[in-house]
Amino acid sequence: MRFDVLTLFPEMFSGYVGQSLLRRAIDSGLVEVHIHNIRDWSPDKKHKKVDDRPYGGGPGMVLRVDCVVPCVEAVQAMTDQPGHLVMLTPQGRRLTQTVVRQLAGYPRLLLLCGRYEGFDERIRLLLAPDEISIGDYVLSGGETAAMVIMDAVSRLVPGVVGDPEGPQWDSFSEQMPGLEFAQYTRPREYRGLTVPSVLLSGDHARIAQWRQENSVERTRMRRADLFTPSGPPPTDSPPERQPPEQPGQATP
Ligand code: 6GU
Repeated sequence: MRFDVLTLFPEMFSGYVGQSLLRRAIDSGLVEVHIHNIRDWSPDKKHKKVDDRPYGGGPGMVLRVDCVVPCVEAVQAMTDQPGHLVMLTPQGRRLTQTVVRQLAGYPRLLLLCGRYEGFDERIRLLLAPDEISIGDYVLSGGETAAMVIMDAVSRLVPGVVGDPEGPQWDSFSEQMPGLEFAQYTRPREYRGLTVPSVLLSGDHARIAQWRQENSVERTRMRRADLFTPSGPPPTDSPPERQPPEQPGQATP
């Protein structure tokens, strides 16, 4: 998996990319991360301006199309395959584990981070990016969202997470569609709180059953939105629509 990050703040990524999971994935050749400064493609050679005031007035600044489009095209041309272009924006489709799995299916992702009040609309029209939001709250830029995507996607690259069984059992994975069960380690007792005895029993069938029940109960209590007894509904397809009631039809 190759990530190309397009940003106005390349320094924000040095700490994250140097961090353990991603660092190890890069060191073992499973993941590549390339950071590009959008400013380097500014047509304004003197002041390297990348943004401007919005037509029609209003607060804030808008990212210029004549800066972002050449930057994306130049980065796409750096390898023989252009990659899948993701635009980080609160207006995008919501990131879920299903979307993470889709993204992990591409060999190369370009992550375009915005700042200011947003992108000139023509950037969308010309590049038709896959617009993604990481949730319904306001971030001051797409950079932290790009890090979220790199973290979640690189975990699904084969070999990145040590135990190949590991990530499948995380919350929201296919085998664990709800929340993960409660975990305990030593000591057996702390401030009067003890480890459930079934976990000490060595009876693997009973342990598996306890964990399954614990997972279902937690999901029901904490995330009723995910909960159906047979597993959660798919979250990334459009909601099922009820056929509109026929006027004048009597209900039996
Ligand atoms: Cl991807 N960008 C910004 N600026 N805000 C967000 C977001 C992205 N996702 C949620 N809020």
